[in-house]
Amino acid sequence: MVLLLLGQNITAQQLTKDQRMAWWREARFGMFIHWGVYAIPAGTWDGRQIGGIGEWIMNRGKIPVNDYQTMAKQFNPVKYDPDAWVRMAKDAGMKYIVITSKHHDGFALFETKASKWNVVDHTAYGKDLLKPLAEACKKHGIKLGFYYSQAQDWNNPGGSAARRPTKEGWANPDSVIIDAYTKEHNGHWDPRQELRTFDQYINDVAVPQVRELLTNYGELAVLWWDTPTGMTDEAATKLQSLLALQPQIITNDRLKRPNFPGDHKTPEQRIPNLADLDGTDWETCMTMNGTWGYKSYDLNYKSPQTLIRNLLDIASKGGNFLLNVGPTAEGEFPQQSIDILANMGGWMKVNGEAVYGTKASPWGLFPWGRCTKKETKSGTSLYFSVFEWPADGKITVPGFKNSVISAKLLATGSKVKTSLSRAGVLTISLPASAPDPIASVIRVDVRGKVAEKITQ
Ligand code: FHN
Repeated sequence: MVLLLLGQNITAQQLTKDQRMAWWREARFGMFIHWGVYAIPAGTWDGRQIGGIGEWIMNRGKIPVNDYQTMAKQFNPVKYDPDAWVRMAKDAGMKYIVITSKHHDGFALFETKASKWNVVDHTAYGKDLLKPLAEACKKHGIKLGFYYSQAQDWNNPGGSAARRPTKEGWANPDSVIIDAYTKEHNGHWDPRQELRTFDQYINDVAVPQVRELLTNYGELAVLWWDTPTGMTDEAATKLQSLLALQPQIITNDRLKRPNFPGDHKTPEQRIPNLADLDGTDWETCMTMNGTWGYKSYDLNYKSPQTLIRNLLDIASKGGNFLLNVGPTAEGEFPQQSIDILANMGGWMKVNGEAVYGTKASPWGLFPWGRCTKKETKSGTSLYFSVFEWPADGKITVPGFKNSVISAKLLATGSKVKTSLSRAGVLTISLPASAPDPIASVIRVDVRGKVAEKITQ
């Protein structure tokens, strides 16, 4: 059926939520990319290291609009190689990418008619950054999503600004005056930010830009809203109605809370406890170090062990993992991120089937590791990921009701012995040492379906 909507001809497909979410639930692992002109200062302004996350430098440093925009003119990511970015994501085992098309500083990484504050009109580089990324994603079979800061915008007048005290940025001698000003002005620190109203910003910048994003880059997988500061129902409704341009699209829960819940929840920098889960789809987003946008001196990277185990913990609870990379202003991934991605990819090549298309563990968590489950034509595959290799060479699984067809270690392909007691305790006998010190996966194929929840 062809339907005339918002001035566009679109094919309206009636897709159910399950149909839209099918690829996402299969994917389990994606890459978040926070990229923008904040990668130029990379955490330092006027010789001072500014506190907090890198992409917030303008707000935390209370940088005047004019100074920030002057700095941004230098943006010239000549080393940007979207094909290489997509290949790194794919080789890491990631199935989708979500990139900041516009973060809270309002700078658009794409060509837009709605504001001159964009990469084409404002910078030395002068080319749309999202087009070639969309092409590379298509070429490599990776789904593409856009992050869009729909309410906060510190450069396009009328956008909102979450109020942050100056002490969160640096020891500004004018902090009393500045903090009093931001209190009076809804978080804004520069009069230029308030030359227009929030409604004007929504109508003249956010709505047309989201329409451009949903029109000019082919099929999009995700629209990832962020920080609904100052959002109104009216504005959220306008933005949400644009999603009809991409009937298959998935959105998160950050357009406006609580009455625009989107398709999935977004725990940030944390993995929920089992008790917090209510059956809604969810995705943990997390940084590799302590910042989303590039900060030259944040070298506090998590280990591949932590991140691989995080991925397994998340999959065992039925969620997705969106792991962030913050590229430099030249357009390169930091070397530490490249190494982490390669490491995770090596593990995923051998053990990825314990993650993709799996469902949550029927047993919850084990002290020695995690479990995921996949229903197959002939029964069920259970994936036991062992973090702590047992000293006595045995792991046990209680409440086991299905008969075992086979059991093997994914890392070596070698079979392992299992025995099932009358009381329903499955014992898996393992070789003396772990084939993989990070997580060794034992796949146990059983007959029939396994209950969704088994009490340990
Ligand atoms: O303020 C942003 C932050 O910069 C970053 O983009 C994260 C990613 O989830 N979202 C916001 C904070 O919740």
